[in-house]
Amino acid sequence: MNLRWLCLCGFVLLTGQVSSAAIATILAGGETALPADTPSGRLDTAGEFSFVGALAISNGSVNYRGSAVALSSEWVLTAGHNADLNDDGLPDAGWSGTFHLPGYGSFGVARAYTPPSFTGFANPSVNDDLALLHLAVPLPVGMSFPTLGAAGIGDVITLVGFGRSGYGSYGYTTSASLTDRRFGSNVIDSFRLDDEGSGRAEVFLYDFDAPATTGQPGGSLGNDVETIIGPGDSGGAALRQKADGSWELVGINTFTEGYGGRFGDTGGGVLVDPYKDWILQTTGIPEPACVEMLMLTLLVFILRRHHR
Ligand SMILES: [Ca+2]
Ligand SMILES: [Ca+2]
Ligand SMILES: [Ca+2]
Repeated sequence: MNLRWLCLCGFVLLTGQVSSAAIATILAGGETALPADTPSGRLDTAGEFSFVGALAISNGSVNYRGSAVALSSEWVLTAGHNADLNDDGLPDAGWSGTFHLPGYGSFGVARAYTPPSFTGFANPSVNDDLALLHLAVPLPVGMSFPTLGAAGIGDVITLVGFGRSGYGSYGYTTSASLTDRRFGSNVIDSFRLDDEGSGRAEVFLYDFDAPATTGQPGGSLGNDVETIIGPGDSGGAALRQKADGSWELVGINTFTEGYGGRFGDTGGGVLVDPYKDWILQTTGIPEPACVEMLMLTLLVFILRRHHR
């Protein structure tokens, strides 16, 4: 197995040509396996995951593509390496990004933030690879956003992202875009612990199982369900569906290990639960609590006026 960690922000030349380094997104199953599957069969045509957008990234000389997840009307969560192209852990000087939400529009990023513990992609670990993006203009009113949740080994997760797709039997086939949102699922196989030694799990991993293993312990979820991410999916969502049908964000997709979108490869990302304090402190979410405090202040003010 190729043990090199593959950074999954897609690389695009300024000419708009996709480089051979490959942008990819949610992979389909085997081309000839059953149930039949295609990259277009993985498209989110119903807008179920409308809070997951594509990210157009530039460091001033090179353009990249990634994915990102809206947490509120002003804040978006993505992979840290999408804002840190020189892998020093800090958002790059000269960095710019635009969040593209099909059906809603494009939204510029005012500022990017990475966790204090992030030291760059695979520099030396894949831990802490998150970035919060503060949008210059709020998203439209009426959008729904996922809640933040924790995940366990054995949980089914749904992976959502933009970019190229292809077949698990031989790899990538389609072009990147800022419009094609795909999804698929996998099962969390293992965790990696905090590189700072807290003992908490920070990284989740899963394997891309071939359709012949469907129904076996630890096997495929089905040819038209099982997936892995690829370049361009970095920063996309790993979601868990709650009993009421709503989605909670449990992780951000950030890396693969293997031969590039093929059965037997390993994928993974960063869990969001260990970073909840950093997310809430940076963003001020949950906003409803702020609204409640404001309402309470207003009520006290009104009552005081009435008692005069
Ligand atoms: Ca940097
Ligand atoms: Ca850490
Ligand atoms: Ca699997």
